[in-house]
Amino acid sequence: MKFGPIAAACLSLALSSVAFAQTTMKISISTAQNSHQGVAIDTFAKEVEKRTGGRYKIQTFYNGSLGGERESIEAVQLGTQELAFSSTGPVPNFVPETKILDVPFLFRDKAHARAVLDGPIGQDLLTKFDAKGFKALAWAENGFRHMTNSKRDVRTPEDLKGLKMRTMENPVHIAAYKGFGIITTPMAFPEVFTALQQGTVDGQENPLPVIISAKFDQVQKHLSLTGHVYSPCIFLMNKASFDKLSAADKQAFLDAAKEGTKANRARVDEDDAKGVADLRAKGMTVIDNVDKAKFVAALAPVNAQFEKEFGKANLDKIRDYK
Ligand code: EAX
Repeated sequence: MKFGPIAAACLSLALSSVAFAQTTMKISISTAQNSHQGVAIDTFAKEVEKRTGGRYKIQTFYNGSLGGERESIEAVQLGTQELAFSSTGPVPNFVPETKILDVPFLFRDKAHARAVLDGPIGQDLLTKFDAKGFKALAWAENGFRHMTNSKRDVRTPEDLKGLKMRTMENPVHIAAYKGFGIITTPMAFPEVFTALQQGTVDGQENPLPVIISAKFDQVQKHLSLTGHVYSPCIFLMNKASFDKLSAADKQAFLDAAKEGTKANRARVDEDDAKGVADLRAKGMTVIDNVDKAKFVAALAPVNAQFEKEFGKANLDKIRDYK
């Protein structure tokens, strides 16, 4: 029997689509592509493709185009979206064990935070996602958060009293910022620029890489380098999608996330190094000598509450981690 040209074309198409069967998955972030988070997911996507011989293609979505962080985590949990890269902002609402990482003044510096996340404490926390329908592939980074506002220079917690500030939808942050005297307004990230622009809130707090990539300098005059809390990020995958992968592909996804984290942290370092000069050049007033001791002291009552909730021994284990 002889195949006609159309049948032959169909056959070869069928064969080639078997040989190159490609599964497409989605990953999203709430910041711009040109950011430490964009670098994270772009690197992840490239590495997954490379490490699976192109059998998996990762489609990347930026600027909250698939929704804010809480919505994208919900979508990953449901499986309508395979992957998301998020700050820990809304994460405690899904996996309460991660709350401890959002405690203010817990980490000395980025090296300390990275060591904890990459060490047994952080790796154990990643396993807590399994029971909630996620595979947590790796910790990554948003950076140390600093405060901006449109009203005044902030040097001490007294300067914060009565300022209306957008916070993440994170119970630990909200409790702590109330302790600073801030009027807290939880809001998803994609709404923040407009809220600042329209004066719905006076300020917000985020790491330099977020402030720069979101162009908050266009709507905020005052930046204070409070570094009041470390903000982790995380690569999350739908658990069932991960479980379906072969052992080798699982490893490929895990390794790709590690590469994403490496690129992400390098970009945070870069943005931290040049961020203040950049933002000053764009017209922001930057207070780089805030009275840190007063900020720490203002949180003493809230900290007592955190020690009760999380256990002083658990907090000390993180604080003293070398
Ligand atoms: O993940 O919501 C926030 O302020 C986050 O830091 C931001 O979306 C980057």
